[in-house]
Amino acid sequence: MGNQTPSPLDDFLFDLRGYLILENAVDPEHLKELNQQFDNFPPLETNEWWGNAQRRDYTKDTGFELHNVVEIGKPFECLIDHPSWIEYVRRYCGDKDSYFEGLFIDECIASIRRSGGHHPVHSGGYRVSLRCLYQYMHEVFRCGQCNIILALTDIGPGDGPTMVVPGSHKSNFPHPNAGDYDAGDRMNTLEGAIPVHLKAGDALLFVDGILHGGSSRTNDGERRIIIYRYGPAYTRTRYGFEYSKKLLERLTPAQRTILDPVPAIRPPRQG
Ligand SMILES: O=C(O)CCC(=O)C(=O)O
Repeated sequence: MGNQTPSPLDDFLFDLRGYLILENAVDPEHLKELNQQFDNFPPLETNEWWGNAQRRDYTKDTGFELHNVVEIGKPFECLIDHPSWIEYVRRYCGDKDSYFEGLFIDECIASIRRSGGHHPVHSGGYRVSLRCLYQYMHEVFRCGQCNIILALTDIGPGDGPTMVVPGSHKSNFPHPNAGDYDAGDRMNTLEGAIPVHLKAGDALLFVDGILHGGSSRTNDGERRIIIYRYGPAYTRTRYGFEYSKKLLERLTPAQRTILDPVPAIRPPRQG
């Protein structure tokens, strides 16, 4: 399959709302492999390492979150430059038509949410950091970070869908009822927020500067998603994770360029 490219309608809707839904982004075979990987995750404690991946839940309510998941195996490596979205993120946050085009993945996470779990509301255009900024200027997109949330299970009512406030990536005002992330305020009833229902295999692409979060899961079972966060090539990982030499060596050149866009240079060894 060739790379999918954003259409004029995609650009219009992404600019207007701050997000897009990419249906059937991942094929059923790949989906099955990813779910098998989830089935085989060990029962890690918070902060426990598994190779070069680490369980590091965002909050006490978000549930199991395995960071640096690209280290775990091939099905995750294929997501780095996946044909369903790579041209989208290149266009929206890859510094296109600048002296320094390129991408970097600064976080990649496997997330399992169970009943009661949620991710508090956060972000939004008001006083946004450069990292999360939405920007379009001089006929190019200049977003600081675009996220792919890939659904591995169907996510409908009660499953804890991600919620977004369409258009809030351009907000000049704080949402008066957004509450406090650290206090774990829920976004279920936030005015203007809508749930994004996905089928397994669909992906939600959004600029991180949109107000968003994960609504409370009330159903039994698991919501499984993978989050890859893309940004310009000169950024670095959020928490200081480094991609292992082993991983970088086994990637394709195109994938390696995304995880290690500016390989370190050092003076020649002395002696
Ligand atoms: O878990 C979710 O649905 C939302 C995740 C989220 O808020 C984020 O990735 O920033």
